[in-house]
Amino acid sequence: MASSTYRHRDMKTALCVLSAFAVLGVNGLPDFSVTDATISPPGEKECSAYYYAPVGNAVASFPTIWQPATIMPSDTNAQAKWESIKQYIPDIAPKGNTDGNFDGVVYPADDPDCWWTATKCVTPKAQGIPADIAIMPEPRTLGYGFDDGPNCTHNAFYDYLKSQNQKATMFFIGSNVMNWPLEAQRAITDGHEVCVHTWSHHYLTAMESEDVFAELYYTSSHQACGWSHTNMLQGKECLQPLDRNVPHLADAFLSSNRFYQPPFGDIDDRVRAIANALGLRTVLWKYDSDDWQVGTPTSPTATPQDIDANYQRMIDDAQKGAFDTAGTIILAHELNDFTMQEAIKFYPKLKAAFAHIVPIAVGLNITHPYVEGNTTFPTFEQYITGSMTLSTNFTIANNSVLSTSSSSSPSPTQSEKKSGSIRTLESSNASHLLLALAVFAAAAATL
Ligand SMILES: *[C@@H]1O[C@H](CO)[C@@H](O)[C@H](O)[C@H]1NC(C)=O
Ligand SMILES: *[C@@H]1O[C@H](CO)[C@@H](O)[C@H](O)[C@H]1NC(C)=O
Ligand SMILES: *[C@@H]1O[C@H](CO)[C@@H](O)[C@H](O)[C@H]1NC(C)=O
Ligand SMILES: *[C@@H]1O[C@H](CO)[C@@H](O)[C@H](O)[C@H]1NC(C)=O
Ligand SMILES: *[C@@H]1O[C@H](CO)[C@@H](O)[C@H](O)[C@H]1NC(C)=O
Ligand SMILES: CC(=O)N[C@H]1CO[C@H](CO)[C@@H](O)[C@@H]1O
Repeated sequence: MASSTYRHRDMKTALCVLSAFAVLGVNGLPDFSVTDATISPPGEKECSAYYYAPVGNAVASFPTIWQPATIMPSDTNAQAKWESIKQYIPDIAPKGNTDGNFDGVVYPADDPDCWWTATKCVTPKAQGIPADIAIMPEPRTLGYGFDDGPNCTHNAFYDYLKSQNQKATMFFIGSNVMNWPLEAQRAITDGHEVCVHTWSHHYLTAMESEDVFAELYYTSSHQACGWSHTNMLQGKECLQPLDRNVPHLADAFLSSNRFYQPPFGDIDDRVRAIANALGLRTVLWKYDSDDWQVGTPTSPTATPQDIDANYQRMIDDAQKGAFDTAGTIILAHELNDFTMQEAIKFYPKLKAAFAHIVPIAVGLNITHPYVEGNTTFPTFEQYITGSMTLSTNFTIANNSVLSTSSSSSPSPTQSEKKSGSIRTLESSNASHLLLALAVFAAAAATL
């Protein structure tokens, strides 16, 4: 077998800077209430850390934020789950290190592992794993995805999406959700699709299989508790990781409606098999805005004009008919104000260039995007004709039922209803205080 030394040429280091905020309490110290989550326009106060009991109470059951995850020693559910699936994971060795240094990795030219980082392979070679999703099957359709949230300054961006009545797919990092749970809730309340972007945002192919499992498992179980569904909204502690009860690789996946996106696109068939066993399907992209590069130490020469050109390249291709038979997926980020402003700036041009801009689940006619709960999405047809509302019913702490709706056709009444729901949730706990979690800011290059 021919071998070549594979060097990762486009290395991006996920540099995580710890900025531990002081832990302050009730008496005379800064008192940021959970209503901070709705402050708009963006500003420093939006990013003041707060304490939210459902997350604060559960923090000990989850891995340390921004550190590569491992199965918690006391977590017998996770251990049992891992024991039940590990026999299905292909015997492929880890590659490089978790910061994406693949120096010295010798990888055969025929790409036996379908390693996307090396070859952009999206069709697994191992048996029983579905192909990655990297396009939208519907013509002239754009799958609209944002990685790395929730970001504390996202309100202006989310307000913009709301004003355009546009839903997107948000691939959230578990560590960010721990820090910004109410911002994560806003994505759900606004009717966006929330998917998994791992716990700590490291290179998955470098990890031991058990740790890849943990990166996905704790993010998914966190999702069950906090992002999509009832527990956090009910103020329940989320101590029980989700038991997805998936006995076999073979049936795990094909019926699953859940997606994850691997940081840096770094997957091979070993990572895919682990995700598959957890009911998660891989989403990649065809067009990379590379918007994250601006202002990062790892790509000091990237300018805003470069990012404009990346967006424009996809728009030009659309205008030339490149998506007339099948649509595409863009990768952009909810990483910082620049990436979000760039998304806002290009939205009208994307609207003009594509017939439809949709969340990934909608583009695939997946109407129940989460494993549990009552969230219902429209089919593609329903979404584009505005004939069905997204709806989810959840019960808040005082047992009243809060119903949020977001129509796919513009309706001021419904937007009011949505923001009303957020206020209700907050005011039910406005006295609630701050800051227990040390807050880490993910500072650099991220994809
Ligand atoms: C969120 O965005 C702000 C503004 O651009 C940025 O300073 C901050 O680092 C981001 N937070 C995270 C966790 O990436
Ligand atoms: C979505 O469902 C419609 C029928 O409701 C069908 O015509 C279309 O091909 C489906 N698209 C995808 C991508 O499954
Ligand atoms: C779904 O909604 C029904 C009522 O509409 C409620 O009884 C049920 O508890 C909800 N389930 C979840 C998981 O929220
Ligand atoms: C949500 O609740 C409303 C009534 O409160 C009901 O009409 C609707 O069908 C429910 N939606 C779901 C998805 O359960
Ligand atoms: C319960 O929450 C609802 C909003 O969902 C609010 O209107 C109502 O006043 C609350 N009831 C109590 C007793 O707090
Ligand atoms: C949902 C939620 O966070 N509920 C909390 C509201 O505040 C009271 C008092 O601080 C807590 O006891 C609840 O757990």
